[in-house]
Amino acid sequence: MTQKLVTSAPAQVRAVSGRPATAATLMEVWQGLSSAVVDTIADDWYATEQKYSAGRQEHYFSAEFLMGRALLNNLSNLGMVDEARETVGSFGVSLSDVLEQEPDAALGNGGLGRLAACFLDSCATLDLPVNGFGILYRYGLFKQVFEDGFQTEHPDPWMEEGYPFVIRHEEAQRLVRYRDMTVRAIPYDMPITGYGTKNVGNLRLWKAEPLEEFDYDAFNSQRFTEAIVERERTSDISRVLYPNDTTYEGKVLRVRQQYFFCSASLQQIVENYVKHHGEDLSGFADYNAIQLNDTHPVLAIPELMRLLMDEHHLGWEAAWDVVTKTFAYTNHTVLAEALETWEISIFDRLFPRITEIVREIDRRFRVEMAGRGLDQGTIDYMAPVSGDKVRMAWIACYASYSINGVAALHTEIIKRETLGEWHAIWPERFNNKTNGVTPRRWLRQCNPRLSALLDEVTGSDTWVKDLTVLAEHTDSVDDSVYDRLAEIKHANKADFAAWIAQREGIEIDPDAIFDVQIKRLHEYKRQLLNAIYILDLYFRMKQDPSLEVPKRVFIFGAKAAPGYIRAKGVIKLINAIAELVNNDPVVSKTLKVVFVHNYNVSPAEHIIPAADVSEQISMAGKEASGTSNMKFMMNGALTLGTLDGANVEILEAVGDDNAYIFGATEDELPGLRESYDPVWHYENVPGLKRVLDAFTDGTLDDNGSGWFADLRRSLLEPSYEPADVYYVLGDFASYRETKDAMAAGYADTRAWQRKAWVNITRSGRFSSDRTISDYAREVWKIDPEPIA
Ligand code: CR6
Repeated sequence: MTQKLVTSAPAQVRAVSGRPATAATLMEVWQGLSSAVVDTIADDWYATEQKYSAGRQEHYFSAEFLMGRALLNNLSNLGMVDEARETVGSFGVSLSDVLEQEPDAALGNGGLGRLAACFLDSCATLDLPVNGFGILYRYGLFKQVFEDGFQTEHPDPWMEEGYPFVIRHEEAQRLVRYRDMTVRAIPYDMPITGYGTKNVGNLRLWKAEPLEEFDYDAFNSQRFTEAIVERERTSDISRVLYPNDTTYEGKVLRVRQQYFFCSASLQQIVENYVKHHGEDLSGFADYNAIQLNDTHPVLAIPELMRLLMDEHHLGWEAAWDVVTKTFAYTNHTVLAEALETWEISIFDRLFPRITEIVREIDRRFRVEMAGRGLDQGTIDYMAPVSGDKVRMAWIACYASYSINGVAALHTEIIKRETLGEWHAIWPERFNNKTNGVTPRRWLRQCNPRLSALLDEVTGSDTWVKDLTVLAEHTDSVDDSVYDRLAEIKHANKADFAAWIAQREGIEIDPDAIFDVQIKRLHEYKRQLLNAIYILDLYFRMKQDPSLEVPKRVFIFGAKAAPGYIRAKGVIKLINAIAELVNNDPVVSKTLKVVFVHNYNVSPAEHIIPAADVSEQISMAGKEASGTSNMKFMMNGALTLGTLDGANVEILEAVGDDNAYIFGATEDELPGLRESYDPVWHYENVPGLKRVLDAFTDGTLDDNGSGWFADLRRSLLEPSYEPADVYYVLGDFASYRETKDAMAAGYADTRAWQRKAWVNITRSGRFSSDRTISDYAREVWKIDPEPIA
């Protein structure tokens, strides 16, 4: 053991608190210990940056990085957990209490942002020359509080008390120019440690600050308040993460944010190129690849054109040649709303030069497509500018050498539909990169008991860096391993029950089946289907008290976009069902419903190791991939899901016997929908009428909001909208049957644990190490560059 922390942490804690470490607050200990960790990696961090900057690099541009907590992750990657425990123990505090001080860095909405964080972990672990670029939001995703079962949103000033894991680099600031203002972009760097390597990767997050600290003229005149307002307008740019999973509000500000981090990052990358490879920018793409994480960073395309032409004197063709060899684009959804479009007037207002470039891209695109013989209708549809709108996804498709989806089914759908016209012209650009999750955070760190078992069974910790080795042990273990697995799950569930009791004030029994759905609240994800099942089960039990129902706890975690009323209605509904069920003197002995408030990365780390059932029940074709499905699988929960997103590949990996699949498939749905009559289902499918009537007959209370009536109408009334767009009632019978069977199957502990073991050991292909190796080899063309 290095014993670095033992010596450096007390000094850091003293420096932070101005007291002996034994007298410091828990927060001060967290601060000091975190600084001590940064201290131990500083030299390697610098060496890694130096090494990468001279060679070929990949830059991951993302408006979101949902990092979660950093301290334990770093300690764990660096092999310093025991040392840290000992060190803070000598101050008289426990490591777990210290770790609980840390706020989550929630600079992302959900899967897309968390994916970016898992990717960075894998890049560092694999020694790959990859840099993350994003925005240092002052406020992360809102904090969710329930009041009377309604979601309310509260600000999350996550780094206001100081955050040692980002380092401000004032000296590396860049200027970002808009028509109406010029702002300073100040980089804050976050170290990304890997497992079992000295390499330390970097996530650079830009913060917007006023150009002049003070506009003295204005401050000294009558215009004092205006000067303040101006300063604030600048800081607005990096003030807040937009709390929307698929659509964004506050358009002008949003576009400003996107341009802000793209421009600052590109300026730096171009400067670095010049420093190492000279003034001739035509070789830029030999040394740089840029992955666009969805359409949010697509402004990087015209911005790189601008830098190459206006500041480095390349002609249009030469610049376009560089750009089209630099960018790769990942699509993360088939939902139309996510194909961002912006009014071109916003571009005019913010950056006329970018408008000019975008219009020229558009003009050349039209000429090129006419040359290929495309009809005018198709050209108009695909053109980067149509009418008064700029289509960011179309710019991405036109300029990128690689276009990928995030699971096999999703990639097929974008090739066929979402981006079908592009695929028809450039099929070779399309490729699939099924998502993955890091086994460091999502197994080793959050589930120490299971990790110890895996060490034992495999004889080493190799699996942490190569999860595929687990597959060798799928069939070769004896019954004692299944017993151990059962014990581990039970212990995790007991821990979770204690955590829930404290956090939500509700008692749950670790012997019950823990059935979990955690993800953003969206109609397509169908939390409503789950809710309907629970209410139906409640009525079945009320109707027939002798009904044999295994003990179950239904666990939810979800935030709804603040403006998404129907999603908020579902939250209220689930809370109302929880109220009904948990307070029923008889039913509550068997069923419990828990809605974990403020779901985030850290709660997920408590929930996932304790789960038996992983609910992945989106309408087929809508969930691009899903990533919690992979985390659950790794931790031995069985999937209850539709053939959607990566569920399809999970099923392929574990086999039919080891997952519970239900519902209409993506290719069946169009046919089914033609004759679909939700009212028929309501009247004829056992249980549905009783449940949907309970939405409005006084059984459940929506506090006069009318939201439950809206939910009921959304399922039944064609005039309201296409009724039941997400086929909730259509899939209900199949869901109910499968979920009942699953619960019954739980009684056979041995059989259940065998299935869990298959899931764990076959999860190798869902490690983000696999995903990242594929990107590195097939898209980025980069090789590992270990510093030692
Ligand atoms: N909401 C997809 O919906 C996917 C992640 C990461 C999403 C989800 O299925 O796993 O991206 N899409 O690829 C977007 O955010 C646009 C998501 O997280």
